[in-house]
Amino acid sequence: MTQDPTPNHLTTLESHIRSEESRHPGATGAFSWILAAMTLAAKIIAGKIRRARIDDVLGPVGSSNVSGDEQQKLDVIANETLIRTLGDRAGVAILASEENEQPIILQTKEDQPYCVLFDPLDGSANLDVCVSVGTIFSILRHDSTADSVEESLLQPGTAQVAAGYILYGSSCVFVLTTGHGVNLFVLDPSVGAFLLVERNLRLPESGKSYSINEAYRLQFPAAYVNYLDEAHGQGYSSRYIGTMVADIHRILLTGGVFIYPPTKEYPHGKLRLMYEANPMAMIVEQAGGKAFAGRRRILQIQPESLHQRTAVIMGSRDEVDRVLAHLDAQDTDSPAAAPP
Ligand code: AHM
Ligand code: MG
Repeated sequence: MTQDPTPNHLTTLESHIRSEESRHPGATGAFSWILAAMTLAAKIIAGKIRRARIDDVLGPVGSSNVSGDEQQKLDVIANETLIRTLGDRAGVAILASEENEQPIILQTKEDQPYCVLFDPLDGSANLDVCVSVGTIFSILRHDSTADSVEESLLQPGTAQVAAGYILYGSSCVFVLTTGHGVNLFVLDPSVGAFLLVERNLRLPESGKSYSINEAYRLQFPAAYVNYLDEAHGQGYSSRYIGTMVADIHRILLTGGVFIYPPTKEYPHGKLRLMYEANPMAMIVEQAGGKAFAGRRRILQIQPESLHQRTAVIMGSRDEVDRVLAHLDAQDTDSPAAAPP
């Protein structure tokens, strides 16, 4: 395990990645370039969000994305920003966005080793009311031997080489894993750099708090209702922001469990496997937590399509186990009752 930095050491995300990369003799630097593009995009998007009401870019565009979600103006702006910053980086073969039906092919040569997948603005329905939103990303190795572009992207979460998110909250934080623990950076707006504030973040093993949209209770499979009844009886608290990144960031720091079960409206769950669940699951596991979809470990799901949805149970190890015990007892994932 790496030692914690002393309070006197100041390291930016870029220099942290370069020093990590210098330990790998064969590294080309491509990875550093991708993360430098992500930090640039994050700073631009953070600025746009701060000025959203002044620049009149709040509200819906009037169209839906491929998943049927209403697109906000800032969804489109954040998406374009990521495509513009990542689009000419050496080493990026393919970009795939939650907001675009088809992936964007930049290069398919063997020397372009990475694919970047992202949800440009998670929780964007919260923008109008000034509540935190985030950007989630996942980096995969490019499989130049795959039969099609989509197939080269359909890799299970265990194949991710890195994952991260940026949370645009009361401060702007960048949480990153490259498969060796989780590091937390905070944007210092006075110098325009993400500074490392916590190395090897560990998720508390338990935490009497759940994060779920309880208004859909009547649509949940019985096991989730039983879990909620148990949690009520044991004095749990409920916290639900409605932005997955923000809800999971809180759990990463203070413990608890985030749940988005199957519902009548979304029988396979609402969240997107490739853009949301996989990267967040990698981060949660790297911090010592657990991430499941029903009884399956999220990272082991073989994706069948780029925009597929999944149910999610992730967070503190003991709390996820508690939900899984109810799933085992019920032996079914089907919704408990028809919606009212
Ligand atoms: P989005 O990517 O279109 O913003 O949708 C995903 C969001 C998650 O951030 C959040 O956890 C969930 O949708 C909230 O859904 P609901 O309003 O059904 O509780
Ligand atoms: Mg999202």
